[in-house]
Amino acid sequence: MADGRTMNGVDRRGLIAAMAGALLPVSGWARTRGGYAALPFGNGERPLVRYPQKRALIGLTTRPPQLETPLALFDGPITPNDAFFVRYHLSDLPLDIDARRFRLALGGHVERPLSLSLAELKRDFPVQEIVAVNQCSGNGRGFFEPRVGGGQLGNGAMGNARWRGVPLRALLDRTGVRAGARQVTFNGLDNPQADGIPDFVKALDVDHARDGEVMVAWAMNGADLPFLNGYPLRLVLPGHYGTYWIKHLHEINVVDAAYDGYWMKTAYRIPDNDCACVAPGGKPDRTRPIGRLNIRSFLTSHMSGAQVAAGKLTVLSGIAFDGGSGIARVDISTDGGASWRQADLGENLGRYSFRAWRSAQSLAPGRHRILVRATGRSGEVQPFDPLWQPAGYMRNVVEAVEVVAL
Ligand SMILES: Nc1nc2c(c(=O)[nH]1)N[C@H]1C(S)=C(S)[C@@H](COP(=O)(O)O)O[C@H]1N2
Ligand SMILES: [Mo]
Repeated sequence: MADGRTMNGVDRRGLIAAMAGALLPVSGWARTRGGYAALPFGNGERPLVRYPQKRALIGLTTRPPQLETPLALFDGPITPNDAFFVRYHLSDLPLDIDARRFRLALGGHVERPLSLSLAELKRDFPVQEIVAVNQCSGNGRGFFEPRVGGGQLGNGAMGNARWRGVPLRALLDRTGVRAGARQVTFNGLDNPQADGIPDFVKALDVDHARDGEVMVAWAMNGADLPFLNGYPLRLVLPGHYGTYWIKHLHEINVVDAAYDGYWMKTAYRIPDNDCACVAPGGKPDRTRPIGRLNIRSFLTSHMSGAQVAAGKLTVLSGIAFDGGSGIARVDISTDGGASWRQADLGENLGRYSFRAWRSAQSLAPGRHRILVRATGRSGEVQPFDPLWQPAGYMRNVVEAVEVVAL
């Protein structure tokens, strides 16, 4: 908006203040959620902070803004927009987007370059909806042992939403991809805050970009995208790590060579082997760009240290997801893995979605080490030994939560 007051209902001044670090740690909210004003993680405690359009979330960095969702908020399969995590690499955010003037450009190795307004995008193409998990590659990095560099994330850099938009394939068909095209690149309106930091541009192979599932989305859970989740448009890649889900998307470029920008060639790469791992502390010989999500599950109803009533039914619940085969089963152990019971699965919102699970169990007095393990329709299961790699991506070990029954 030219007057700068609001875009998509966001308080722009509040956003500028938040960007400058004028964040008030929040305490009132925490009391209603089990009394943690700051959340313990592998690497210490972190404050709860408030940003425009967001409830109190776990603050990781201010410039660029990075927020994690407290695990207790994953109490159903859909993550509310105001609870959805935030990750940026660049600090110069587009704080003055005018929805009426905004254009999405498609060009490069194409027959007919396009420049689309938001209204045209919403009106002139087929619309589709997919429920899909957006998870940061480094979700859980703070738990890597030995430690690795990078943001020491807990497990809250993930979320699941119903995305509404246009299949990228429809846009590419309209612009006409020319013979010899290899990749498609995506750029958002955010910029590096200093020289030497490369712009955040990602690329997909043409076949992937045209798979009919990758989409340019403008809505999330029935509302415009929150500013911090990419208003007015973002790329959505069901089953793939968040790094490709470009926010504030405004440029799509078809190229006839493999794109070799920093964020493809150097960053967001994993060991080029079946486990995407190396021996702890080691270095991979060869790497490839990160791709699909591996399978994960979480207990979200209870945090470590929680007390439950002994001898009565305790409802354990949480979520599970994989890279798109869909969750086949979730198994729960309340005795550190000695015995297992299959959990009940909640509604199926599609194979890219979180699948809620629950298991009502009576716990004997004493300490209980609760483990959750998901199996995908593909047969993929979570490992008991954590995989390790130098960038700290793709954690998916069976997680443990200790509760006490009294
Ligand atoms: N424009 C832009 N898009 C971006 C990024 C970014 O830094 N800039 N980060 C990516 C990464 S690494 C992740 S994990 C997701 C996070 O999405 P969210 O902030 O909506 O949760 O956004 C992706 N899209
Ligand atoms: Mo990420």
